[in-house]
Amino acid sequence: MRAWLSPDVPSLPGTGNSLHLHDTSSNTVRETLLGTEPGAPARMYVCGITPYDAAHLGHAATYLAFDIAYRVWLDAGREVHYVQNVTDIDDPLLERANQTGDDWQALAERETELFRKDMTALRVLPPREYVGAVEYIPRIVEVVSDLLRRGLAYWVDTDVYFPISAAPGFGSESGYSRETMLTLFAERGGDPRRAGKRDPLDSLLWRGEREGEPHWDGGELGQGRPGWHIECSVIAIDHLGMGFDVQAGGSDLIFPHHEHSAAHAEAQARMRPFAQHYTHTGMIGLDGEKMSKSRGNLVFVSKLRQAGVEPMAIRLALLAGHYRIDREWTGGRMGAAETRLARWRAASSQGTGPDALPVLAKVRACLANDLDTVGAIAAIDEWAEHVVIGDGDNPGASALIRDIADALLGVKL
Ligand code: 5CA
Ligand code: ZN
Repeated sequence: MRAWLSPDVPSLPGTGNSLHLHDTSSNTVRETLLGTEPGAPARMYVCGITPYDAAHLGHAATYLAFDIAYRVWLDAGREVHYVQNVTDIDDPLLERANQTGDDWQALAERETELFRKDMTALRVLPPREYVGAVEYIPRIVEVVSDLLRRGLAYWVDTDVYFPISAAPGFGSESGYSRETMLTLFAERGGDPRRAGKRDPLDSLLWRGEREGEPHWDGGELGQGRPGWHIECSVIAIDHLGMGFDVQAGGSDLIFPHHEHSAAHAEAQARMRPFAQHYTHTGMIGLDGEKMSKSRGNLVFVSKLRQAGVEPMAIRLALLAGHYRIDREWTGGRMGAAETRLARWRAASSQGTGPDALPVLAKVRACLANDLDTVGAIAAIDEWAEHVVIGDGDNPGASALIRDIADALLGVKL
């Protein structure tokens, strides 16, 4: 699939710090790219949208968080190999299309295009490969067939399942108890009660054709469509290789999605780990509930844009909270971000101000420390406050502040 156009990223003086990120499996903040050669690219996979509705602020917050990771790596002199998928065939998409009478393909194409526009407006760096599940079906069929041949998958009627017993590392990504896994599996698209499975937690790799559902030729798998976790597992490994640097998404994907994606890949490759870091964003909520398409409590990026809200203010509003913390969206956040954006713009158009090099050092240190955007924003706030009171007469400061905001926070002043 086509991704979207890349915004320019100005280069900054000196070199940025090495990125440390939280890893869910070890529950620690650890340095990324340890053990990789200095010239090797950082390899990141971020789970993409299921395009049955427009991108809401929760999605945007997740993609913005990993956009900052991308920018920190670039600043540290790394190339970044970034891959993202589009789940353009899955139950929720078909359910929505059935409800509204839309053609499922037209719905997916329309919402994916809107997502591209939102990401472009928010100045999010695009993935190098943007891969749809549908276009990837032939490769997924090969992998599922291979798993079956090697006894790493089994049939239940016309469906194929993955036995968690085939993955020695199963459970280590989330660290959840079996009880928690069973609860989350039932809530998040799993089928713990399906008769004929060896273990309630075994997950679907291939779903045989059902009447009225789209299906593809799976060769020895018969007609059907792929399961969700194998989609990301195969797309990630094909493009990035086993042991890639960061597997990312929202915390709602910790289990079952990322646990099973890792299990599929590790069983197939007979090798661990799938990824060096599993990094997850907190959930953006509204009115005390996770913002989610199924709950309908959504604030859409596109609606805000249509209402004339500046994308850079949306960006600042979301980056004003730490990515790992579940947080509520309240109307006040947008107003505060608009005020901050105006203050930064006014201060950085004075043509002078306090030396900006210490600000650069501070922003770099904050962001490299598990993407502390709150601290980074505070450093620029402080500089802007000094300009207001007439401190400093450094002629290059304004331009450097604009470059810092742009290159590291993606905020064009
Ligand atoms: N297509 C799958 C991933 S393969 C999927 O989860 N799609 S999604 O459209 O539901 O979500 C897209 C991304 O946004 C995922 O990384 C998800 O974890 C994240 N996300 C969803 N809701 C929220 C929320 N309320 N706050 C923060 N991130 C969210
Ligand atoms: Zn995924």
